[in-house]
Amino acid sequence: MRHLISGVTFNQSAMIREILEYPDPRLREVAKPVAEVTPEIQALVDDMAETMYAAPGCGLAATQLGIPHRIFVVDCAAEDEPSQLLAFINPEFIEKDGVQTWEEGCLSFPGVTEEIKRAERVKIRALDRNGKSFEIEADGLLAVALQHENDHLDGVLMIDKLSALKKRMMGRKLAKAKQDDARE
Ligand code: K1U
Ligand code: ZN
Repeated sequence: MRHLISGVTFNQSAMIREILEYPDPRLREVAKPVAEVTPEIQALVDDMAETMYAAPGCGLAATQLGIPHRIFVVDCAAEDEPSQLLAFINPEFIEKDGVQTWEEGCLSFPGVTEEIKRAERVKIRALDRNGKSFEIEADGLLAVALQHENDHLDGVLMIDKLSALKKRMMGRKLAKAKQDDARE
């Protein structure tokens, strides 16, 4: 599959990698900043995009592949829109305001969704796949995805945002989703 990041055509030999599932301890690692955007980092970004599209999801953090680098990819375009793939290397939020609640999924918690409260609007700075600094402002689903992915880089998972009761319910939903999956 071919996608575009900042006008650069993706590597066609990108690989689909395995996505770690909760409670894998590697999901709790705090990722380290990328020192330099090398061809190896670009190949990892390409693999992450390929893995995200294959899942399918609208975001994926390197932590979910067991790679503790501060990198994530997102594409929140609707199915009938052209893809809007963005790669974020060493992302930092510069602004956050407002509150919104979204029914979130997570590729590391297959089969479950939960309502999570997050900032409504964000401004984020990062390096792109070419190592060039950029800033974007986002609201709605993209703002949620950016916050969800950045949490992965800090080892924070959506289950951490729930009350004790909802955590227990999520544990049961996960067990049931796993059972249903094994039966299929
Ligand atoms: O990080 C992840 O686990 C991926 C996750 C990120 C996310 C984006 C936006 C809101 C909440 C969480 C997802 O991609 S959940 C959405 C999803 O599974 C999906 C999206 C589009 C098509 C098919 C599935
Ligand atoms: Zn997730």
